Amino acid sequence: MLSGCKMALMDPQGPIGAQEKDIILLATGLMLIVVIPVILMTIGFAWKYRESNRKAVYAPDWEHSTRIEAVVWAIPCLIILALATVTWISTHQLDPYKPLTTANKAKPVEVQVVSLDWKWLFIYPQYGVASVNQLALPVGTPVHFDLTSATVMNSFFIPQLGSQIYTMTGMQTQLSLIADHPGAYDGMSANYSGIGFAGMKFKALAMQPADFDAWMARAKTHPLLDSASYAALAAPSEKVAVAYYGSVDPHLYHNILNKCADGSPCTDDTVNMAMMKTIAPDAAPCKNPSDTHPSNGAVTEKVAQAKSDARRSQS
Ligand SMILES: [Cu+2]
Repeated sequence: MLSGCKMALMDPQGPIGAQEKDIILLATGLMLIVVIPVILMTIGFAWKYRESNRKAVYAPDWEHSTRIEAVVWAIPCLIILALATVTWISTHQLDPYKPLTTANKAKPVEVQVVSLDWKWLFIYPQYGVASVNQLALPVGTPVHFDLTSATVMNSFFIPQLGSQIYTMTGMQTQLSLIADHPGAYDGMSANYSGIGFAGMKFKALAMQPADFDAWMARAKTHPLLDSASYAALAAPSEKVAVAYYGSVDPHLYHNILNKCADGSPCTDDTVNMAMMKTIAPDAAPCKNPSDTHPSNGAVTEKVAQAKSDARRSQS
């Protein structure tokens, strides 16, 4: 009956997933130390003290046994102690923010992940490309993710690689993973996020380095992801097909994180402005916080205008 089920968590394809599998099995085993005897004793006692068994001791006034108390308290306490120790050690070992290193000290591939309604956007800042609903990873190389959401909370999860982590609007989380074997692994949101949630899936393609480079080269041939095409992408849509972007505005992820990808003032700038007002109340205020932002088109135009004015006055 269960042959159709793929036990993704029991079939890890990377070191993080493998360690998490060991913890699941160890924790289950430790808990079964209580569960199995309790089930057997329930059946055994019900049978032994059945009404028709005249040989069993009948003790209607019995109320205390130090031996039983010692067993039923000591064993669970020891198991909780063991589980707590395992949890403490593994939580620190598998801290998603902890950078991963490989024997060959490979430089991590950086991926900026944005959960949208209802698709995943992956930006590769080192390569200047982006993809939708398809994540390319080189085998044996650590991948470092910075994650945020442009919409409600989602949870980024590739079960066979391990460690799910939340994406939240206006906030950034981090995760490091390694894939050990080439393959196409299912990725999903593990946190319900609305009507298109069921189709919010992607494939994590773990590839040999040569195939990864070929993937990047092919992505390069696709159109640009700028604020206009991002606005089109960010509009809610369901079961979105895989798409590639050959070039990405380097500020896009920062702007999504700071909620200014639509041209409104960036959160970090607004906060900095507010702080400046407290520190230096007499300083001249900026008219529009977003004017100071490097990715803001208006300021680039103003700088270009000022430069050409200066050139004209020189000649
Ligand atoms: Cu900024």
